[in-house]
Amino acid sequence: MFDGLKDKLESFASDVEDDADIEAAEGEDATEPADVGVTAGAGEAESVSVDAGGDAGEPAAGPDDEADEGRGLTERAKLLATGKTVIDEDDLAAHLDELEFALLGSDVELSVAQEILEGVEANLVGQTRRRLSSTGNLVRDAVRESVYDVIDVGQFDFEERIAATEKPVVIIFTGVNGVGKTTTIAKLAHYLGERGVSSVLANGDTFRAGANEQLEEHADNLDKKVISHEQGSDPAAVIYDAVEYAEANDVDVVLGDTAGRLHTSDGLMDQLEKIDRVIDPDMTLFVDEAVAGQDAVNRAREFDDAAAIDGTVLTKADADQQGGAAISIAHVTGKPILFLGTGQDYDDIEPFDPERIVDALLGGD
Ligand SMILES: Nc1nc2c(ncn2[C@@H]2O[C@H](COP(=O)(O)OP(=O)(O)OP(=O)(O)O)[C@@H](O)[C@H]2O)c(=O)[nH]1
Ligand SMILES: [Mg+2]
Repeated sequence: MFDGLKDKLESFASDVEDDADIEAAEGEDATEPADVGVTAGAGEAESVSVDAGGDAGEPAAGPDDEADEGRGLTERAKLLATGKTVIDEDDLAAHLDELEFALLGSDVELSVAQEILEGVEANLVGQTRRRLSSTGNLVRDAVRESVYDVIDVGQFDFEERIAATEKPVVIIFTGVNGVGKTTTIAKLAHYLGERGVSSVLANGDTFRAGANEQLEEHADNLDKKVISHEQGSDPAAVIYDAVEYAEANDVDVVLGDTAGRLHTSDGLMDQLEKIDRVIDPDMTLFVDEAVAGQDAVNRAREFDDAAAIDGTVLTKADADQQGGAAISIAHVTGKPILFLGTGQDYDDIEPFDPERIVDALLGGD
């Protein structure tokens, strides 16, 4: 999961670290140690000095060294992170450019990539409010904190929210065709059941032939009740029936499926608005594929406009190298990612945990 992005973030951190080693060695000969500037709050005075002099595309030899010598201490020490750490502003800028390029190449939304870069820079300058355990490495920690900031948006505890909401809790799933809405509903019915929360499935996909049979098959496998009407009928009426069923039978949660629709299809988006208006669900979850990258981010906006979303489920994370949607979608929509779909089995769903994601991307120990 997200291996491509992980590699890029790792190589940013280690490129900067590698250069830091060179600079640290050079620094030993220097008459004046770089000992002024902003101190980091964490108190881990790791002696890392950062300089990007050896980067591809730039001449690595003589002229650079001369430039370094000519550079005033104040300039070199502008981005000072610990008492012993100098980060050359120009060199950092070059690395940040590379990082931006790498993030965009991983399909991270432009505004989110920029936010991450600003965060990395600010974290390196110092005085960061740390919420994550340290990896013992300044650069890596700066990236981790910054990525954490953009993905930790509006997180809430799904189970607590359900427990605190008047029953039955009605959850509607929206999204384009084939992204995994129906599979996610089946997975969540299973997930909730394992936690002692009962559910009924409502097939609001009255559009696609075979949709009833598909949901019924899942319901059979999971021993759940499914409410459906014939193809072509009003999806809001199906979900309404399921709510009545849940009320009459003390069922905790109604999981309402909807037909896949293109966000560009006005008629079907209007229908979604109607479901939202008539049913007034407790939660609307937007479902999309992690592999869809920026497309998923754009679609999230459109679906949010039609029927305000409370969160996102990103499916097929198991097949996603890029991680762009996972990094961007919460920041762009202002609503959290609640679950990741990680395969085709009923167990293949996991709550989205921002801290675990940054640890997976940039080593947590
Ligand atoms: N690898 C992987 N496949 C998934 C995941 N979630 C769903 N799928 C697969 O994606 C395909 C489509 O899933 P559906 O649940 O039918 O998608 P849908 O959004 O309901 O599709 P429509 O109702 O046609 O709009 C199926 O083959 C699922 O097994 C996931 O997390 N990982
Ligand atoms: Mg479906």
